[in-house]
Amino acid sequence: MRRSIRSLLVATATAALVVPLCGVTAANASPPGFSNADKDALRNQAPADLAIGSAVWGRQQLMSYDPKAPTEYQQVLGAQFSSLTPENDMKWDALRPAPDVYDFESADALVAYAKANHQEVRGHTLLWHSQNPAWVTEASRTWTCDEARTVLEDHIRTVVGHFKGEIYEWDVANEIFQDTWDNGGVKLRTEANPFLKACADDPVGLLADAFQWAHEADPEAVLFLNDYNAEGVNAKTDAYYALSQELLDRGAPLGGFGAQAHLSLQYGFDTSLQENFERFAALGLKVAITEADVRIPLLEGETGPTAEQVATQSDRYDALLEACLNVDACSSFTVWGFPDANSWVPDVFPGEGWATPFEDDFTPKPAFDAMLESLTEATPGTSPRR
Ligand code: 9MR
Repeated sequence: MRRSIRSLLVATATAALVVPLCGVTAANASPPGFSNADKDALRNQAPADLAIGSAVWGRQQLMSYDPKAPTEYQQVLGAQFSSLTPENDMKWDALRPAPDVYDFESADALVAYAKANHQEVRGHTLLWHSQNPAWVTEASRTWTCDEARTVLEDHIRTVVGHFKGEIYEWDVANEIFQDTWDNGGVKLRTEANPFLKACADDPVGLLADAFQWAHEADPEAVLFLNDYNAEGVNAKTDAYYALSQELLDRGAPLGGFGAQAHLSLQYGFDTSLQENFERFAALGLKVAITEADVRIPLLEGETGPTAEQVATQSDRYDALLEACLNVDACSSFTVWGFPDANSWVPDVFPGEGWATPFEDDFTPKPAFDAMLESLTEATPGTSPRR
């Protein structure tokens, strides 16, 4: 049990608890960045059975890594995080430029960096409707289910096999359900996802096999479903819950459920996150926060967020982390990159930004401080993942 102490305190004066700004000091600046003596590092304060991760785009950040002279970014990445998720390097468009060509260059660079910095790697992702290469989109127009299965099986066995023993959790299926506002409502993406489309007669059968192929290629990896708008108990997570039961009934080696947690201050916070995690945990699954960021709608005429927005952002990050800390089955908590300059948010949500826990000069934000404090106060945890 590693219950967050803060979540048990009623109306504690948070100001009194806030530790001084911490993080990148001369002491932890020495290469390769990681020092297990650094008390101001998220990874060092986390319970033994909880990985603290960040997304990183290996092609942009890790192709030239010299452990003796890491960039400032590489240094912070190594110092703060015990887990890395390839932001783009293990997606189909990165790994499969052509049907018979696999390109592992940047994904391998990421795994090598992780090893050098004593980090684990979360694989992302094997089956998704987005970032597929043009040849998949083209070929899928005429795919039979058997043809789609052959392509997917080859990809999963080759990719998972290539990284066998290097990846502790894989997002096998990403964003496979539509949203409530999509045409047809919450249902499997049998139109947008080319593989599910080709096998629309039995999409769950395809999913069960996808998990089975991944399991056979790396029996140690925990295999996840992963999605956005999947934090609280809602129509989408109800669908995931039913699907999880069905996959488990069919004997599929499903091992985890991931809530991405791309939040915006435009919306409220769904406090049923912990309850949602608990119901998936009761099925015997791991749960995880896989892509956390909290974007801020920047007010007109302002160059940055207001003090109130900064405080709310800090509370939201911390609430995500505390729900994870409060559920023993929560195995990893990952932020979707840093600093703000590397974030996907401004490109996709014009007018919103400041979404990550670090400013562009790597100054930790109050959100970082709140998470460090929650990790420090959490009970240590008794069951290391491995
Ligand atoms: O952060 C990723 C960005 O660099 C890519 O351009 C984008 C393309 O779809 O994907 C982003 O990552 C997504 C992740 O793989 C799945 N969940 C949503 C993430 C943000 O869009």
